[in-house]
Amino acid sequence: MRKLLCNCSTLKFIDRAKIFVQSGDGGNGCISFRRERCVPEGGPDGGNGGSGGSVIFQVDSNKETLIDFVNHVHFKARRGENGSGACCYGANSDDLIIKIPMGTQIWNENQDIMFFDAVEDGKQFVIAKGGKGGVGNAKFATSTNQAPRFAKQGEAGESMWLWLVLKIFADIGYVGFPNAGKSSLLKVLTGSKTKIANYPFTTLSPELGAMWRHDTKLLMADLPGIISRAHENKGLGFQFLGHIERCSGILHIIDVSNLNCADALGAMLYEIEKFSPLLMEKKQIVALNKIDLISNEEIEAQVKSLASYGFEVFPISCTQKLGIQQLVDALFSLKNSK
Ligand SMILES: Nc1nc2c(ncn2[C@@H]2O[C@H](COP(=O)(O)OP(=O)(O)OP(=O)(O)O)[C@@H](O)[C@H]2O)c(=O)[nH]1
Ligand SMILES: [Mg+2]
Repeated sequence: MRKLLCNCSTLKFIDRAKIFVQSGDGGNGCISFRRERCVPEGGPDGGNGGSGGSVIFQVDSNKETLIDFVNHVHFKARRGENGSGACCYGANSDDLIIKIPMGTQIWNENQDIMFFDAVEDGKQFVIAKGGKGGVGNAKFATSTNQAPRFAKQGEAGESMWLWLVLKIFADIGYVGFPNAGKSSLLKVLTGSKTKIANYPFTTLSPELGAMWRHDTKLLMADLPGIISRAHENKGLGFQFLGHIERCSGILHIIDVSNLNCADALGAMLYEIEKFSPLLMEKKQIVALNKIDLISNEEIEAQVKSLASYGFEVFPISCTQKLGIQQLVDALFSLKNSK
């Protein structure tokens, strides 16, 4: 086989994480009086406290999963510094920026309010605002109270538990019945170490893999197999179907050796449409896998049987690495045809 014109990488896909965020308290205002021998009547000189750091989410299209949040759960911005004498203001604390992948939704702990949906690269969202700094006694001096003996405390920061839920933003989502060879294809294309086995539902959560051709990156998601009535939450149901919502294109993978491909494709499209008719508007192509197990005549007949669907069809074999280059070309053109 011709060497694929691309580089590849894969990543363990984590699509949910629960984290705790806390913004910094504001620094306290200071109570202080100028005490110098040369200024016996020195007035109040307590400075203001600095603001606490806010916690801010920032969308980063270079991130692909929520794996960063598996071991790192608590995110706390620092408090502002207290004010001090001689009208010294406390320093403001830096904001804490948390980078999240495109497609991440941020929900409250009960998962009934969505605060933010990360659909625009680079966009920031302040989830917990840092407390304002307190006011020092110097600011409270008036003509009637020239020596105020009070200052304002800094405001408290905010804290909360959040759910991050990632709906992947892959270029291509693999859709197929269990055992069709979806993970085998991801392995061939990206060197993924995903589990491959001859029984259904080997893949239980999405796996991501990326290929590069020159400067173009193609991100692919191997999704758990669907079964009939997936839209009614049978099998891995919604969990998986929700993930193709945000893929730009769909690659249907069908085991050509033991299925009538037209029936199989029809059944998959039925499930997808039942889940959401909008998904049918995505660009779709078909890979007929395991052609090493059948004759050329049978392959031709199966390809012909799919003509009425109007999708491009690619006969391939993951184990024998047949037809892979043509499929890769088609996947890149599908991405470029956006
Ligand atoms: N003969 C042949 N076998 C293949 C080919 N591609 C995959 N297989 C075999 O088919 C079986 C299933 O492959 P997987 O890649 O695990 O299939 P899958 O679609 O990811 O399955 P699930 O994760 O269970 O949905 C494995 O035993 C593979 O070795 C192929 O091109 N030819
Ligand atoms: Mg699999």
